[in-house]
Amino acid sequence: MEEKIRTLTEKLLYYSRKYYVDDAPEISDYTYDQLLRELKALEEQYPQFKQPVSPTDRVGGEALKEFSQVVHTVPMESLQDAFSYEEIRAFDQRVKEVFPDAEYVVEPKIDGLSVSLRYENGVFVEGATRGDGQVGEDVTQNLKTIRDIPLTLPEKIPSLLVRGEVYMPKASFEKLNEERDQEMQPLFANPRNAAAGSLRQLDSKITARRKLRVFIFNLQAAEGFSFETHNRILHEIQRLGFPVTPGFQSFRDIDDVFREIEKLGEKRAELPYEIDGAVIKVNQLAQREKLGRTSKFPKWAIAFKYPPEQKMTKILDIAVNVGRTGVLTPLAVLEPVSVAGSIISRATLHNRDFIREKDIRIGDTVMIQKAGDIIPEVVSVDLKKRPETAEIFEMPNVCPSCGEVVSADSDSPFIRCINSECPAQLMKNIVHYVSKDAMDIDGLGISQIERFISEGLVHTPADLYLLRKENIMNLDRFGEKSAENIIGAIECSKTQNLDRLIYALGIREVGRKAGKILAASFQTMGALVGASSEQLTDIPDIGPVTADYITGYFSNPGNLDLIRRLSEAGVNMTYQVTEQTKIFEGKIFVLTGTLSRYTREEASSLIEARGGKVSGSVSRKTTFVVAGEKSGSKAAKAKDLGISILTEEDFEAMLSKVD
Ligand code: 0OX
Repeated sequence: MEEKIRTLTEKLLYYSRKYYVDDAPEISDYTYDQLLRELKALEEQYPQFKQPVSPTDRVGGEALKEFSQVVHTVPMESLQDAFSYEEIRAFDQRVKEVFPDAEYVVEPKIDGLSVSLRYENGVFVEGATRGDGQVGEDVTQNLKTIRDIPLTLPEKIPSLLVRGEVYMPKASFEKLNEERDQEMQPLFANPRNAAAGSLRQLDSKITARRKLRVFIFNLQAAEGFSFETHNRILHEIQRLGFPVTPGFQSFRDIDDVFREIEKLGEKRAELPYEIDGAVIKVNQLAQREKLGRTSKFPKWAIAFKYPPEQKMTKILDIAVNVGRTGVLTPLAVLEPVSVAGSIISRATLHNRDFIREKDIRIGDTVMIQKAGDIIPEVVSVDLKKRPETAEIFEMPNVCPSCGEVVSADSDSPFIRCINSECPAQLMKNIVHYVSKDAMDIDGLGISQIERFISEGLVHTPADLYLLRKENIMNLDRFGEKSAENIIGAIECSKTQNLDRLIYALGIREVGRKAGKILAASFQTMGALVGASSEQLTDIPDIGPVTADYITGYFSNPGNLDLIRRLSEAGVNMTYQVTEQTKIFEGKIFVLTGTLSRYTREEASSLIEARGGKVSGSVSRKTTFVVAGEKSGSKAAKAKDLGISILTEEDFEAMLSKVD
């Protein structure tokens, strides 16, 4: 039986390659599906004989509980962005100063999410998301469902690590959103979000249904696969069966590079996938090596970002949104239009002065633009199309949520509702409190919170802890089970760590990172509440403005009362240094040179706490060399052996990943 399963597996892998890679199918889809079904049945009956790589993996497998982390052996660097040709010229000059004969490869910049794919002896063994560039998530099972990713290579290359972009074609994105619309599910804003949401599914069967694709654009590391230029590498990678960034070409003259960027830009709207720019890369790998990198980017590549897409549409109305801190923001309600792959029906009008300066009126035809993740905005008004009925808009004198008179400063364009009882602010405060990065209370969305507020059940985050199952169950559309789940999630949040609680309070300028720094510095909420401005500004990352917001927050009796009530409800008020997840398991570090922030012992214990080992000397087994100031022969040896060398910053970034 083992033999039968093996031959059937090999046969199917061969047909699959013929179909997807060579574009020359040898059997009909029908026959393929029948063989696949036969293999699936055999694998279920004899799981012990299932081959490590099986075409049945393409349809997804068991759902995971969580993704494990992958430490990238070669950091997944990000690109420096350029918004003008001058910036590209400056890049060219920097490169040509060192290498007057440098050659560039220009590629489209695919708007998806970056992944790395590892092959050992020609078999796909691990795939990971970029994460923060140092540590990503293991999404191997999901990547196996993407038909363009070869499960095996035609050659047994000992080791190959490639990087590419997973994306969702425009047509698949539109179809997916149509289906979601019919099923009353929230729509994805654009193909990139749809691709990211689909790849990060714990259930790979869902990923398998999502029609994701990939383009490979870089060789990260390899053994037994070595070439001198990027151009050649892309050709070789293509030969192995990978789809590579389309239309890559090399140029010497920067004006030819501009022409290519221009050409790509013109094709942009017709391409079946979204691109948000063009990437310019030095072709010779030896030159790349010499050019090196800054703390953030490689110096041998740059991305030219195309200007944001613009479209004309009509302003149907102007609404006013009340933010968490009480700021009133006018929003244009638009006739929906598709811009840069997203359907846009709202655009920010920022504030009173913005509306006045651009003379924006209700009923106007306007040009709107959207760039990447940024909220769409109105660029200009087409006065020729202004109807007689166009209405001038005035910001309200009262808050649209609570009806209280708003505060307007004559020297600031911002209008603010200062009623601390304002329902819109209370609601947004609670939404922030329960959000994933804050107290992470699952099952409580905007609609549930609005409901609790309107029923008078909650008013502040502290009230959440007074909720009983019966309170919730008695509300329409809440069953016993969902009530139990919500109560359970609220109960669990009591043990969240102090850094999350500090962030959850919603103090201005105190984000997730500041929450961590403050928790680590003060250890208890009591100590933070009592901290003076000097104590706060003594902390390297806390500036005077943030310090003022913090002391201002804690001098408000309402806020002190909130903290007292949270504490009485049993919410954790101390900083717990948690058991670290073992993200360095199996990794061997060598420390060399002087680190500015840690002693050798501290760095070693941080590594060991995360499951890693520290060794005194560099060998082939070493995973990373952390090189501080004045690092000498060890770093040189690591370089010779092709081992990743981390700067202190890189090392810190990896450490801070763990929480
Ligand atoms: C893309 C894309 C992204 C990789 C490492 C330094 C240069 N989104 O299509 N990144 C890169 O290259 C980076 N190339 C691309 N084509």
